[in-house]
Formats: sequence, C-alpha cells, structure tokens
Amino acid sequence: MAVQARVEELRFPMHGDARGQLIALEAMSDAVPFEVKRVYYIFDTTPGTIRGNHAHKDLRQILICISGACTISCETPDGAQSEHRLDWPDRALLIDGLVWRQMKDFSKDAVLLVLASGHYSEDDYIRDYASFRDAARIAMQQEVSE
Ligand code: T46
Repeated sequence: MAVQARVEELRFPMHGDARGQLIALEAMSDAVPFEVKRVYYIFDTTPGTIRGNHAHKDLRQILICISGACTISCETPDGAQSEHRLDWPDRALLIDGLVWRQMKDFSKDAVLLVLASGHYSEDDYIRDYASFRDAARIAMQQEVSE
C-alpha cells in the first residue's frame, strides 16, 4: 500500500461578469476528485486560535476560505511541512489522507468551507502527534518494502 497522503493547492475557474463572480464545484470532476459525502464550515473563530492538530487515516477533503482568510499548515508522512494561505474563494487546498494539519491566522470574517469524502467518523482521526508520527513511519516502511 502506498502512503496515501497528498497536499495540493487548487485554483477554481470563476464565472465572472459585470454582476460579480460565481464558482461552481461538481463532485468527481477535476475540481473535486471525489464524491462529496459531507460539507461543514468553520466561522466566528476566536482570534489567535489554532484548530485542527490532527490527521486523518483515509479522509479526502477540500478546504476553501469562502470569506476572509486563514492559513493551513500541513505535514506529510515524510516529514515535509508546508503552509498555504487561503484568502480568496477561488483558492483551495486538497488534503488527502495521512496529513497532520493545523488551521490558524483566521481573519475576523473567515468562513472556512470543507468538502469531505466521508461522513463524520471519530475513528478516522489521529489526534495525537506522536501517534501520527508512528503511523507515518509504518506507512513509509510499507511503501519501501513494496
Ligand atoms: C479537519 C479540519 C479541517 C462533528 O460532529 N461533525 C463534523 O463533521 C465535524 C467536522 C466535527 N464535528 C464535531 C466534533 C467536535 O466535537 O465538532 C467538534 C469540533 O471538531 P474538531 O475539533 O475536529 O474541529 P477542527 O476545526 O479542529 O477540525 C475540523 C475537522 O474535524 C477535521 O476533519 O480536517 O476541520
């Protein structure tokens, strides 16, 4: 089994005209490469707060800051770290699988919309960083031995 972990910045096409902008997202398309089973959004965030601090075992998600701005920090199983500022509704981040993530630096008006490939399941979360590193090490070793 390959390590299922991917972080990719996406840019959605906008249908703009004199009236303003419109973005349309369809499941199982280039924009959203999975069936969307759940949608949730984070808003009214307390200033200075850091959310996330977990990884998922299998879940695929697309994060879009449809109002305001926030920053997403990611760490993949190989230890690579990245930061992604989402500050316009056409920018998004695909996070697939075993990726440790934090959401931070929310602007007061931030609304972070998330499209998810699965229903909510606490069993899919790894909420402890040491456990994430253990799972990452095992996944990396499996990849090398295949
Ligand atoms: C993720 C990042 C980007 C539910 O009951 N249903 C849901 O679908 C979700 C997402 C959460 N909850 C409950 C579970 C907790 O009692 O809402 C509470 C807050 O969830 P959590 O602390 O996990 O929220 P964040 O902002 O740290 O993380 C969320 C998602 O949980 C997570 O999957 O990748 O946003």
